[in-house]
Amino acid sequence: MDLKIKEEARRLQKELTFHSRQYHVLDDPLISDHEYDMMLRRLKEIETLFPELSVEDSPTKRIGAPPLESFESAPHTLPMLSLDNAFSDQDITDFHNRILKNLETKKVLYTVEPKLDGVAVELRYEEGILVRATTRGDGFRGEVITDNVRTIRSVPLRLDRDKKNPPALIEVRGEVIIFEKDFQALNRQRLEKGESLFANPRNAAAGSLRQLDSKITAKRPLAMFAYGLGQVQGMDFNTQAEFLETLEAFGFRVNPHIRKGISLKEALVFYGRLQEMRPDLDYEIDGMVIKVDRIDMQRALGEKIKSPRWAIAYKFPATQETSTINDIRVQVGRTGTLTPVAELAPVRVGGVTVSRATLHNEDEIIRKDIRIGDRVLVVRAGDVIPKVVKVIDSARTGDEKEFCMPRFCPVCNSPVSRLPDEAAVKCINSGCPAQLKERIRHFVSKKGFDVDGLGKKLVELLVDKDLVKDFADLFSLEQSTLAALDRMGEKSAQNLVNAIRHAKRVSLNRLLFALGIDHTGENAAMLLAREFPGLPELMDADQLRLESIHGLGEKGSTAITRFFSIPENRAVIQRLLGAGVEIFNDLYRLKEDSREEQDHVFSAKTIVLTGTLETMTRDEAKTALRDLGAKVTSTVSSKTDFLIAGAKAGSKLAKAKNLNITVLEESDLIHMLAHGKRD
Ligand code: JCF
Repeated sequence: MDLKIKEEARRLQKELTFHSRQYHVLDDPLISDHEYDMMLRRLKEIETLFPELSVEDSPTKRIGAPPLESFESAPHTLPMLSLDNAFSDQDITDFHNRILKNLETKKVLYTVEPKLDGVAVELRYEEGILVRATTRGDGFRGEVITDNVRTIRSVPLRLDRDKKNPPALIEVRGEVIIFEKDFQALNRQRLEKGESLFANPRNAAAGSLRQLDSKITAKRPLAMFAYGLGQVQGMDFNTQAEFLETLEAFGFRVNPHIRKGISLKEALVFYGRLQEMRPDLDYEIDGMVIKVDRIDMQRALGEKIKSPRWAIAYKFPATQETSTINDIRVQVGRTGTLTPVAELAPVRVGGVTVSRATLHNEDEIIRKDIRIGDRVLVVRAGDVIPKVVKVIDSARTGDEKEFCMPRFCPVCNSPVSRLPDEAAVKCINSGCPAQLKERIRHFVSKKGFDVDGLGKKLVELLVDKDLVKDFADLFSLEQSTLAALDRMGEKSAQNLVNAIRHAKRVSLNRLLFALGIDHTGENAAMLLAREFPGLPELMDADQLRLESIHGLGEKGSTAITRFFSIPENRAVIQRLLGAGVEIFNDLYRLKEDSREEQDHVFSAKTIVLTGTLETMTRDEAKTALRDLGAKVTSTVSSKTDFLIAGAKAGSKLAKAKNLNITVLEESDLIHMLAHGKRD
């Protein structure tokens, strides 16, 4: 091949990358769209003629790749956490005080940013090259969407090395969004083509990222702001601010409204500023993220199961609107609870059209004196179900009608019952089709088996036609049966069969969530999966063992033992396994791995705690030590490696000194928990 051609290709790749970044990252185009297109066309020609010049990170690679059959899933090397929410200055002050206490310091600075309402993703760069992109998923595993993410113009395919050398490995997290103006244009286009409209930019972004055909994604106006760090090797940061500056140097788009290294007071002032700016921003935000700026402090604070202790989201107040209650309907939930739901005259609240709102239960309706025909105040906070806050009394005409809870299930007509000290009215017929439908919907929902394309209507149809009588029936549905259903084509039937087959491999925590055990939501399911290697061990665990799990609570442990003591429930599980459901548990392994790999002074050590700790409870200290692979025991012996002595330590301290065992004070403990790597 002509050396000149090779040089030309290299030059075009470099220039196009540069100009694409000027346009999509820096919002500062230096050449016209036409000039850009001409260069891109020339590069495509060359790469078609000489495919060996078509490198992985060539700008031509942003047009999409051949379609996939389905997305693969992959574990996150470090869990992708979400954020706790704060709703008031007081919540933020409490957060701040917890941090000061935890770190035993008087001063902490923060870096704050607008909280983007998009789709979180993680990008993995090895030697500076984008090798994998994943969705957040459940925080522990996500779907691999590399081809789709490569089409996003503000995502660098290769980290820019002009200002800084990329590390051997870095995982960058951020939010994929669609700008308001692009969203409007996209929907206009869809309207013209007679396609369904997206409800909001976030749905459009999520839908675009979930395309199996990345050529479709390539046509969607996606953008990404980078803000977070996953795993990194060969690079270190002192502060969040420094990390964000590095991201900019690497060519990422970083939000321009970030404030770095400010005090709590300044952060609270900025929250007000952001609220004022919100209507003028070209993208949707729903609050402000506050992060401890110093990375060593972040590490010392650590994380809880689903969120870090060093960051919090200060949400904007819920938006309110008024509407009219046209009717009150009663829904029957998964556990048989009858929930009254207000049918509202459609109204836009915080960018979303709301036409129903939950009224919770009978007592709530009486307390708020809600009647059919009332003019009411409706709120919607983020992704929570809209609520009726209160009746606008001055709008009463006298024609409003009182509502009465039915005494028979609106679906199966069995009598309902209300337990003495509960607010819920329940249909007690466990065979009620409404309950079965809701149980199935819960089973296949995003946090459960996550079966794509099995929506509400279809579940109803499957139950009504007796095709699905329990969870296991889902796995024996055949393409021909599905294709014969109303509004189901051959193709969508096949897609559904594929999606169900794909869902058969499931993590223990998702399975536990899917079963719909009382008091066992996502969080409890994760706690259980961290404790038990597999389902058999959990099924045979006794009440005491369950109660000892930190964070599970008594209600949770009781519900779980009760659930597994019922023969029908055990039978359902047998049928699921018989249908080919395969359970894995990477949470348990995750914990085991971290035990083995830890190179911490406390790993594999035997430790005794004594006396009173001031900055944490004994349980918290135990958990922290066990997470590092330590064995925490109660008696001091020659096998004890460390004694941690809090205030008023007594005989154990004396014994430890006698045996020449290393004694640590609480401040040593905190320091070593945070920094205790053996270097
Ligand atoms: O903008 C966001 N939606 C956002 C989410 C920004 C952040 O800095 C985040 C986040 C979720 C978790 N940081 C964490 C740790």
